[in-house]
Order: sequence, then structure tokens, then C-alpha cells
Amino acid sequence: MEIKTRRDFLKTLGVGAVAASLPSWIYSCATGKRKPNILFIMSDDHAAHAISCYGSKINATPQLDRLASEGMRFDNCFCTNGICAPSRASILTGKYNHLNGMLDNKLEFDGKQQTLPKLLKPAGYQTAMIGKWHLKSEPTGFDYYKVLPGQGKYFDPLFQINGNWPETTEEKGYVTDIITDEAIQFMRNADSEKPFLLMCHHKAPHRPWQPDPKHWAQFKDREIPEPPTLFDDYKGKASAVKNAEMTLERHMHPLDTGGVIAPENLKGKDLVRWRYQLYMRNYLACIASIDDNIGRILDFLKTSGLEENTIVIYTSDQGFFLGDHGWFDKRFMYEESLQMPLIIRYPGVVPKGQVNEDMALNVDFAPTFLDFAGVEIPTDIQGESFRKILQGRTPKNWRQSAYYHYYEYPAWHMVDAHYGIRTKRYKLIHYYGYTDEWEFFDLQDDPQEMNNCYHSPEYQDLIKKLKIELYQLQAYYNVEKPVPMQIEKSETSLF
Ligand SMILES: [Ca+2]
Repeated sequence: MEIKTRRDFLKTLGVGAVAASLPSWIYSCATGKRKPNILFIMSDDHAAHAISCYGSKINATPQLDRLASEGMRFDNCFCTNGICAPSRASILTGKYNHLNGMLDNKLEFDGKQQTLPKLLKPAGYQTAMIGKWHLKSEPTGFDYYKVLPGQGKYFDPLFQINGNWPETTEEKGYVTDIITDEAIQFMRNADSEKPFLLMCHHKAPHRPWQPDPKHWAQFKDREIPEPPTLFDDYKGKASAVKNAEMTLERHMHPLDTGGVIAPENLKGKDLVRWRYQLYMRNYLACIASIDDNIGRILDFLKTSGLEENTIVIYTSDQGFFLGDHGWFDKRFMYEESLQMPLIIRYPGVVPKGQVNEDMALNVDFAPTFLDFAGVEIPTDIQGESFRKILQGRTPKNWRQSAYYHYYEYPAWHMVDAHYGIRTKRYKLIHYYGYTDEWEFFDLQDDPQEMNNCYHSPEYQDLIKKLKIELYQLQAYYNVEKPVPMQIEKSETSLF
């Protein structure tokens, strides 16, 4: 009689009879369902405007579109520091970089600190990290890891596997396929009585772009539409923007165009156009492999029976300039670099085919996953759980502005240190490293950020208010007053 009652109770929560025999700790109090598996798929430098459900004009990503049609797409998800290692550290810790220590790519992550996998393990989670790690120190908190050393290689990559750190083992094949194979193998072999956290981090589409030949064949003769800001002349913009060493015209390396060197007679706009085409064909061909492999993962989840109880997340550590403003690379707080694609599917919990406009940040990921797992969110985590947003209920006090802080200068591309605030409509940026200049954009009237209106009289009152809010955010996040940096040449890790 007692068992029957419990089964009836579980049925009301949507939990099947088989699950009723499982221990109580396996249920999440947040959803009343079994604690979900969390499959976190992250690519490297995949801009949202190279995903067709985000309105890409340059490629199609049918498998990511499929994921979005079955879940929720976030249109205002932002990184808090637009380069690789810092974003990864924020995702792992739920904290800004001044607290987790990864201000830039040069530093080494302190693996002793609190991280998402360490918090999930006591709740019964199996934890694994497969693919690009990029935090230099040995991964901690994972039952299993198999990571690329440094940036990794596209073909026949080396891996570092737990138990044998820092030795490397070569795997034959294409990196995006191999990482997917490994992820599927982990899920297939995982203990089905326990939930898992699997962080599946692709190297692609990081430069220098080396696509799988079968995808290159699809793109090699394709004419890629140019972005409207390809020939931004930076008029009225900050010196940091004018001085950045990331233009297609003057700073692109031959490796970024597949090792092909531009004909000598090409100059100015012709050279930019030539480089843009080769750059984008390689970049988009790398993304085609990611999309195919997302399809393989989704098919596996369906056929294995894991689909219903697995939260699938797709994101990228930050965005990228796809010729926008004449640039490649990222770092700046401009939209193309700031925005992270974010698509989340959780059958039966997240409504299908939703598009959300609320502001999410990479520091929100860890608390959100903890929340779904029914794990108490430590008070020192700075991000906020957006579980309720995923369930269709945005909290009334949800953030209306986001704080960003980029530190890495001097370094590759010589982008000055800056911080800023973005609201739904406006953006205010302060470059403070070797310069002391501001930019202000009205994103409603100027979504492409071509007109710096920092000195426009009609915006002065608004800018004053935004500065107050910006400094309040710095105080809220315990950011020490940023100081101009020592300017000296230094070595840094690639890109
Ligand atoms: Ca990156």
C-alpha cells in the first residue's frame, strides 16, 4: 500500500514507475523530476551570427536549428570577458575573472577552487570533461577527463587523459569527430543509476581554421555575403578601436586564409574582400563539422533513451568578428564578440521553440545547472540561476544590465583593457589601459555600433545615469577600481 502511494505520487510528478525504485536523492526538488543529465556542448569562437536560427546570412546549421526548435534560444546571452580561458573559468566557477583569477589567457587556472563539477559530485553526479580545456593546470573535479593540450590540433590531435597527466596520446582523425565520439562513448558507458555532467568542448571553429576536407568541399567555391560593416573607418571611435591589430587588411596571417598568400597586386578593399572570402570559407566549413556532430549527439540521445532526462546546452565561449568592423578575432565589447549563442533543450521542462530576450551571462550557467540538479547555490557564486526563465517565468527582479571586463593588454591584437555596461538598449564602454576614452552606442538606433555618441549632447544625461549604474555594478561584483596598465611587451598564449 505504501509503495503504491509512492508510485502514485511520482506519477503526479511525471516520473515513471521504473524511476520509483530509485533512491530519493536522485530527484531534484527544483523540478520534481529525476536529477537531469547535463550535456554542456561548447565550441570555441562560434559567433551567433553564424548559426541559421540566429538569422545567419552566411551559412546553415540545421542541427543547431533542430535543437533550438526543441528548446529555448537566448538572444541576449553575453560573455563577461571575451576571450577563451577567462570565459571558461567563469563558466566553471560562476564568478567574474577578478575572483576566479583568470583575467587573461596567460594565467593558469587555480584548480583548488570551487567549481561546478565539484559541487555536483556530492549530489550524485558523474562528471566528465572532454575536448578543449585551455586552463593550463590539470582539470580537477572530474571523474574523467580527456582534454586537448593548449589549443589542440584539428587533425590527429593529442589528448591528455586523467591518470596520465601531463602525458599525451595521439588520436587519428578529425578533432570535432573525435571529441563527439568520446562524448558519446562516455554517455553510453555512464552508470544509468546516476546523473552525469558532461562538458564537451570543441576546439572548432578556433583559428587557424583547418576544416575537414568533406566540409571544405562544400564551401571552397562559395561566395560568402559580406557584412555591412566590413569597411568601418572607425570615425569617431576610441583610439583602442583604431589601434587594434585585428584587421583583415593589415593583420591577418596567411594561416588564417588556409596558408594561401594573397596575390601581390591586391590592395585595400580588394585585399580585404579576398581575405574575407577565404577566412569565412574555412571558418564556416569548421562549423559545418560541429553542426553535423551535434546531429550525431542528438540522434544518440534519442536512440539511447537519454533524451528525455538530459539537458542539452549549446554555446560558445564568446562570439567572433566575421569581418564585422573589418576585423577577425573577438575581445571587444562590441555585439558580435560579446554575444554568446545559447540554446537549451530539456524535454518536458523547457517549452519548445521559445526565444528569450532576457539577459543571461556566462557566470549564470553554473548556478542554473546547480539549481536544476537541486543543489544549493553557494552564496559566493556571482551569477544567477535562470532556471525559471527556462521554465517560462522570468523573475520580476531579473537583471536589466550586464557588466563586462576585458583585461588582456598588451597581447595578441593589442586590444586595450576596457570595461562597460550593456542594457537592453544602450552600451557604455570605458577603455582604460593605455588610453582613457569612452564609447556610447544606442543599439536601437545603431545596432551595428557605427556611431559613438559619447559626446552627443542629447545623450549626456543618460550617460551620467549609465555611469552610476556601471560603478554600482562594479561595487556589486567587488571589482577593485581598475587602474591603467603597465605597458610592456609580453608573451602570451596564442589568440
Ligand atoms: Ca574562444
